[in-house]
Amino acid sequence: MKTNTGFPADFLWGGAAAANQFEGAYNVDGKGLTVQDVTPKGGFGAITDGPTPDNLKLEGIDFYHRYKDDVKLFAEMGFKVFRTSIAWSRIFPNGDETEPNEAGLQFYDDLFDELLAHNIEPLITLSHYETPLHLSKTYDGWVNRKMINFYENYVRTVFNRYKGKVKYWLTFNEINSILHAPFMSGGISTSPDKLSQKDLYQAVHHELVASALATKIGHEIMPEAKIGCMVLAMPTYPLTSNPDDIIAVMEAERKNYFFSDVHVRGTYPGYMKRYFAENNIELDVTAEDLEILKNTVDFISFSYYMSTTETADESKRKEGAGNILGGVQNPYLEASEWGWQIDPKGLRVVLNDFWDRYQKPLFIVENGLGAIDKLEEDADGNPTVNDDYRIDYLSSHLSQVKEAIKDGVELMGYTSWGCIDLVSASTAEMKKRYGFIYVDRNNDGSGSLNRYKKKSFDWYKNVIANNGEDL
Ligand code: BGP
Repeated sequence: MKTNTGFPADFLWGGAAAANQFEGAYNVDGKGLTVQDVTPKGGFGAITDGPTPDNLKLEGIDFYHRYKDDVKLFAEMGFKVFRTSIAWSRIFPNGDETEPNEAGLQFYDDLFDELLAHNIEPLITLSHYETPLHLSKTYDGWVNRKMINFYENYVRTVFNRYKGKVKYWLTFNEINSILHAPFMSGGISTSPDKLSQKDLYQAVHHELVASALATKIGHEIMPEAKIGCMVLAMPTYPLTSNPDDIIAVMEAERKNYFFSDVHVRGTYPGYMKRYFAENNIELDVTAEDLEILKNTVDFISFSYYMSTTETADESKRKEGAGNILGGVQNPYLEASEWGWQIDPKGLRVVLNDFWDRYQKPLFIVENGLGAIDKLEEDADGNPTVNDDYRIDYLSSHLSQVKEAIKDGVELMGYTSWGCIDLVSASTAEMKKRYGFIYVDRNNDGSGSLNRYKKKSFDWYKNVIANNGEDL
């Protein structure tokens, strides 16, 4: 019997970013505002009336104007794939127009041409936390069924425009995060304390239908395309072997599995029907919705930063939060400077769990360490960052990826998050850096925006060159 010994020959190595976190040019060439332009403190922070000077995302790292130089650096590292998103509001500034903005379409044509000229496949997220602000203000975002039509119009436009250039597509970034960050993730302007569970899950339903519709339309327009869902993955461990803790884990995991279950199986799982019934959540679901949901994805993509731990014991729960999305502290794990518990083995667990559950190809589209970097000089006097901590993080995670591949998991690729420093999503700051490329921009907005290679740049270049043999 033949076993897998390492990364497959056609493995897609690369990096990932999102329009709203690095393009800048927030009001250039007809772009409309998005929910990001009014959250200067990040996805969990306060919402402002309009763009404010302290919002670092407005300028980002100016990828919009510097993309050619940046793509050159990606190519130098040997990227086979680059994940980014299309900013919906560059194409439809308000989101509900019928005719697209040509200047916005042209920008992505140019970017995709540039990537392809360097033999880098674009992997495109259709909606990455950047709902047009008008849709949020006027319709309350995805709570409103009309969003399905606006999204359909948008995806049809970009599929028709970029067919032949873009083969890999993701429908919604971290679609399950809407449960935790309804404004950033779902454009829902009703504040979380006033938002009913019914409206929240109605918004979820609309996104699930829109995602399946995009998959259907995408396959019709581009038969060769691979269209995937994208979920925030977080394996959940029990705090103790008490069966009550095991049930608490099962229930916590189902909050996430629900999203991939619908995308892969095309129907609502029984445990969610029960949850809705027991919580008096009566959703508006049409017969047509149920038909559309049957358009299932080609692959499952996910972000992985941390595992979490659950318990049924309320007193233990009070002792302290484990990670950004809840849970309790895992006493066996160290945390990053932002309190995210680092767990390379959790990545092997999550890869195996997804594979065993679905037998669908997987794609890791985000993983990395957000850390404070110090710009220093290398032996030749060139500015650099000696980011051994980042190399350790990525190397230990990729070692576990290799273990999962040896376990038999079918994995299409790996795009490390924020391969070039960008503005963070949760806290909207520059100082939380993930990149192989340092960008000279600070939390106060100062900096030249110059790019410098970190130590991890050469390390990752070598990893790609030897296809993960030497981590
Ligand atoms: C994911 C998002 C990304 C991203 C990353 C790191 O949740 O999809 O947009 O930024 O997390 O988070 P942060 O930027 O808050 O460190």
